Amino acid sequence: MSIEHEPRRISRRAFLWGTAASAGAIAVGGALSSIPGVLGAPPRPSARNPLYIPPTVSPSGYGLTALPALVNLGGGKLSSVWAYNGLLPGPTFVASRGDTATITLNNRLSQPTITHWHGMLVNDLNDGAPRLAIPSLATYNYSFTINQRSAMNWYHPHPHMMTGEQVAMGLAGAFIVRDTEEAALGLPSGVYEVPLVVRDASFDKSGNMTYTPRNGGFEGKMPLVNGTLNPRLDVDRGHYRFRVLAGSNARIFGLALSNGAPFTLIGNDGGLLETPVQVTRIDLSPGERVDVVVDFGGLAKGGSVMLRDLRSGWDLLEFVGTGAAGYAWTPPATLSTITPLASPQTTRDFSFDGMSRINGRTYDLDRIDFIVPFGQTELWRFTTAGNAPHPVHVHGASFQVVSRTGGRGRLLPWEAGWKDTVLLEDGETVEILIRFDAFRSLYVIHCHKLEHEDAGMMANFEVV
Ligand SMILES: [Cu+2]
Repeated sequence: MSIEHEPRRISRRAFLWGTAASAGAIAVGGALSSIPGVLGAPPRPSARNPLYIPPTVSPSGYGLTALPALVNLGGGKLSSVWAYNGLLPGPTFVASRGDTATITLNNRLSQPTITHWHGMLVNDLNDGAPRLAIPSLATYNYSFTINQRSAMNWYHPHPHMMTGEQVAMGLAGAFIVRDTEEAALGLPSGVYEVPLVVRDASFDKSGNMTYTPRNGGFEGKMPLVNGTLNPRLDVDRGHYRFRVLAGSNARIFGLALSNGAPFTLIGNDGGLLETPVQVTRIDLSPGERVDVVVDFGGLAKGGSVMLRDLRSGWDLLEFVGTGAAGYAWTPPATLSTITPLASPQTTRDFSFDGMSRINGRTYDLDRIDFIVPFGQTELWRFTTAGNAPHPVHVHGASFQVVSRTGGRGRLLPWEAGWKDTVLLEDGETVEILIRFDAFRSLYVIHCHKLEHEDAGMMANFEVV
């Protein structure tokens, strides 16, 4: 994982206040001291701000503190946000399959929180579901063994009715899982592998992050990539691997490169696809991830390519050529093997209605809405009576999207392989195959438009 050598890093240190000061300062200081050479980095004038790249950390014995913080979002001015360990996005966890994660969450917010590991296969005690929310000043200990494919997952708060505000205020980070299959592909790595947490945000007149809840979904007024306003990334002549997360509350992004060049799509929520696919546009809804390789081999020194959002017309991230030789990667014909789920024994229907209901009911923390047998393949059918888009997210298992009828009427290339979040638009019926074979546990299914989730578009189910 790349480490940024930019002067901005120095001022990036979070300025913390209140009861959070000592704990947060220790955590942030630890992150800074592990970055070599940062104090000697020369200043470089630039119209745009260097893309922030969070430090990578091991999840073994790690303390994660959710707290109010002041961060530099790129222009040098400090903005008040809520952040994990004073960093926005939070530190990037990197672990290998088989590793154990032992993480202590420390809640220094003034309201309850709990951290969910989105995409990680864990049991209910480690899932960070809403019923596990802890009060202000409390801690929660997670301990789980990582037993799943390589993928970029992520972490964010999940307390009932407060998730939207906490995510919008800045609490989110990436969690990368490695395995031997991925390692054998020789993908771009080190500085050539870059996580991109793409979201939108709004600010008050002082530049502090603000959140205005809206039933239809919060949409911020400007884009943030890795918590950086107007970011740029200097790129060598070669291939880069971008691990992209739509970390927005409600906004869907239509990602494309300004020169029309393709992304080589190699993975998504649940890891590698079977084969690489070239696409020029990727639509990504809240919670979804894509793993793409971009070839900057033709980008001359000083040349520029923009990552754009075709839906809003925003420029998200400028790539500026250094002219230096980079890393050349040749996509293999096959990336991975995906065994199709088949022969479902049960079909379940889920209607995502209005802005707060699944199958006519709003969420009840204490009600188990349905029971799922362990180890059996089921077909789940998602429909909506309106108020879509609804990005549907399931905890506890990855699934395979098998069909979309109505609406867009087809599956998109980034919906192949294994998913944990799938976009349901108005007029659509989306069918997935899913099998819970990791844990007999309590999980939730919900809309990942966070204002819909907070309003109750969520259900509990138990795998038995
Ligand atoms: Cu929804």
